Amino acid sequence: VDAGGRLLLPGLVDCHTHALYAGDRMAEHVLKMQGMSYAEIAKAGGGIVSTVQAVRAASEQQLVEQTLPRLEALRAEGVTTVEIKSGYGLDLDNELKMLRAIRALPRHIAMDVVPTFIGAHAAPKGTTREDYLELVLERMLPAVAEERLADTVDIYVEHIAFDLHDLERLAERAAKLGLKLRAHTGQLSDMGATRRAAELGALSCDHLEFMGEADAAAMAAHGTVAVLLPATFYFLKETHKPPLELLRRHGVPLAVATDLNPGTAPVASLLTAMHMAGLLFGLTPAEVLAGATRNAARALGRQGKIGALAPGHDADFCLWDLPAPEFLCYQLGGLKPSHIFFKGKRT
Ligand code: DI6
Ligand code: FE
Repeated sequence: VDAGGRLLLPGLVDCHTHALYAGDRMAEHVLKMQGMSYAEIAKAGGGIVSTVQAVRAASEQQLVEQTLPRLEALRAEGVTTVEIKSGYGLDLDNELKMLRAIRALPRHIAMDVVPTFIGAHAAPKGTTREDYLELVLERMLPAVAEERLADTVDIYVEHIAFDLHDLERLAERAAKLGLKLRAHTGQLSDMGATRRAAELGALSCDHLEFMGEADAAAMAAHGTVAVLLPATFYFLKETHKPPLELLRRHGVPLAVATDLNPGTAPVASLLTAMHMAGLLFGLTPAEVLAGATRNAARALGRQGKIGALAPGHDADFCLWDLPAPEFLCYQLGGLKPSHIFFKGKRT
């Protein structure tokens, strides 16, 4: 391939999304603009559970159709691998429906799609958290493992969702079934979950606005990736930033992702999240680029396969008409690779 002097970069990796969903949360967004917080909206019956109704009402095929335009937006910006979580079904059949829809997506678009099971995203209406977690552990996890619908499980540890003990029980069960662990920790409060998830071998801890020294030390010791989600920080009008200096000092690998979801990050643009990681969180352009390639691959347990231009890796790469990589963090909007190669083939 004659690149004509263009910049050659690995295909981008969006390692944290909830991109498969139905409906929208526009009404909540209006409340948010008027000053209501995400936790207040969630407690008033909005939030994750309102998307659950829409997802339950949609067929697998409808979920695929509604998700494809969002994936196409990511793909056009040079994303060749996208991770997508379940977590809007919140019962056995609907969580499996989501994961089957996620599995069907690559038949329609030239991208790798990595599924993650996050049954422990919220307790559905009419169930206690305890009863629901039993269902996740006893029914959903074994079904996901048996049908091989995902090889990684995630959990939302937060005062509006699940607690430390739930994380420990999920991790134990997942390990028995040979499933890898990731965790949403420290988004709205520090519940001690980041260090615990790292000790339990989590591939990544994601969000991390609220974390401390012991968390960073545990992440470094266990090779846990810190996945930063600045678009969510922006959409929630948060002010408390992830402690970047702490993460750097301990040598924790940093990744950057969109968190694309209808409630807290309706952002179908990894380049936008990368821009925000630079300007809002203070990552250097080199950190941002590693965060959307090499370290994002690591958060997915796919280092050595994607996220780098090196022998033995998939030939996922893009050509950009830019003078240097840092230009990806400069112009906001309108950047696209001139050529996209997926598994060695131009798409
Ligand atoms: N944290 C988030 O920011 C998203 N999920 C999560 O665990 C929000 C998902 C939603 O509000 O629909
Ligand atoms: Fe998330």
